[in-house]
Amino acid sequence: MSRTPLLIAGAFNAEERARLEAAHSSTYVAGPEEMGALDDETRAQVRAIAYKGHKAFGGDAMDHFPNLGVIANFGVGYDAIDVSAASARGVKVTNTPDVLNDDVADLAVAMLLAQSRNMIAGDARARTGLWAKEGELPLNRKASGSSVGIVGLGRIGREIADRLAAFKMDIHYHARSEKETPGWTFHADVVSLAQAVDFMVIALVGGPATENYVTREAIEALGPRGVIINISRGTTIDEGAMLDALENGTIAGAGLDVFLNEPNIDPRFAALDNVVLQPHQGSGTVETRRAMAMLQLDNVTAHLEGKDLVTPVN
Ligand code: 8YV
Repeated sequence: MSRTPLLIAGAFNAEERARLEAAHSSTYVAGPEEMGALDDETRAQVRAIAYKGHKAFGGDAMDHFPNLGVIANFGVGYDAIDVSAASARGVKVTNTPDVLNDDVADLAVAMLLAQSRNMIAGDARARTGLWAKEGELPLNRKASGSSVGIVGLGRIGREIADRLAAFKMDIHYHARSEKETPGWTFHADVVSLAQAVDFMVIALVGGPATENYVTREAIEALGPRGVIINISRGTTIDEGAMLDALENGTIAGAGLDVFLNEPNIDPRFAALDNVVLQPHQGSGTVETRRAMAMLQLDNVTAHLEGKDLVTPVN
C-alpha cells in the first residue's frame, strides 16, 4: 500500500478538498501542468487522481504516474480528460452523472425566462431609478406556450424538456435516435429542428464528436425570433457564427452558461444587450456540488479499496 495514494488536482473549494484529504492520504497540485514537477517517489505512490477543472488532461500527464488506476472527474462532462489515452494505459475514468441534472436544467429554464422576459434590463430599471425616469420596460416576449427544440435528449436534456412541458411549450428534440416521448417531435437533424422552433436549448455532451455540432446553417435557420440556450459546452456550437447572428439580428438572443476559452470569454459577448450570460455555474449550488464531491470520493475510495467503480465511463 502506498503512503500517499491520492493526488488531488484542480480548483477544489476548501470543503471539497478537506473531504478528500480526510478520507485518503494525499498530495495536491493545481492542475495537470504541475504534475511533472512532483518528485519521483510521490508520483510512484499515486494510484488515484481526483480531478476538477476544464484544463486538458492528456496522456503525457498520465505518464507521470506509473501506478495510476483511476482518474475520478468532478463533473458529468469529462471532455477535458483524454479518455482514449487513459484506456490505452489501463486507467479508468469516472464522472459524476445524474446528481446535477436538476440544477443544470433549472439554470437552462432560468436563462430562457430571463432572456425572453428581459430580466437583466428589468433589474437595472428597478435598481437604478430608470423606472421613475423612463417608465415601464418595453414589452417583452411570452415564453409559456411557445416552441422549444432540445439538442441532445440525454439525462439533462430530458429534465429540461420535462420542465418546459410544464410551461405548456411544444417540445421538439434532436437526438441520435427517436425516443419514447409521446407528443414530442423528433428531428433527425439540427437544421430541421431549428426551423421548427423559437427557443433552442443545447444539452449535448462535449468532446470532439460534438464540436461545432450546431452549425452556422442551424443558427441561421432559427430565424429572427430564435433564442439559443447553451448549458453544455462552448465547443458544441459555432461560437463565431452565433456572435455574428446575435450582432446582426439574424436571431433574437441567447442565454449562455458555457463558452470557448472559459473564463476568458470573447469580449464580443459583453457588448450585446440580447444575451444573458452566466459564468459556467449550471451545477453550482451547495447541495449539488456536495453530491458531486461525494460521488467523486466514492469512486476514488472504491478504486483504492479494490471495489467496483460507482460511475465508470471507460
Ligand atoms: C463542472 C460541468 O464540473 O459537470 C460538468 O460537466 O461542466 C460542471 O458541473 C463544474 O463547473 C466543476 O468544474
